[in-house]
Amino acid sequence: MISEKMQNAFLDQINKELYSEYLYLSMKAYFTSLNLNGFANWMDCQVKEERAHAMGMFDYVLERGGNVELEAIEKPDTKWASPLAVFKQVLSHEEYVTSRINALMDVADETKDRAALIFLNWYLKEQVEEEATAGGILAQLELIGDDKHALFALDKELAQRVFNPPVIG
Ligand code: OFO
Repeated sequence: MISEKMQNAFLDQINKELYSEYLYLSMKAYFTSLNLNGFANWMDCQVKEERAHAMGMFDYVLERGGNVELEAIEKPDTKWASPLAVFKQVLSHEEYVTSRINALMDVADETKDRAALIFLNWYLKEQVEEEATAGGILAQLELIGDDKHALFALDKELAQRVFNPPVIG
């Protein structure tokens, strides 16, 4: 049985993961409005990943005998100055999520919940990948600057991304 403290920490993070889903959905709409459909596809995959992250925790809390109560999801931004501005936000958001997963692991430590620690290892490794991917695209956008041809080339590359449902845990 999961402790109430650990359960509530997971519930808070489920809300953050659902917010991540919402934020990337809003970014997908932004890229679609610019006709950058490859970027929009990349965001669509990200949306599905975030839902999977939320559902992994949702199922885990229930499996451990906890209760899931969902809270309202914060409204995400809807406008950005440029694709570069979007990816600056993606990277800083993912860094924030990493800090949240670390905080969740602190609660698991405090409550001596070793099962939760093992479960959260997957999320921590995932964050290394999330930050590296977002940082990589951000670095490319910084190099691209105002070069529209290079931007469309990157858009074509991002159109290739395919969502593979993650196996969590
Ligand atoms: Fe983007 O990793 Fe979950 O939030």
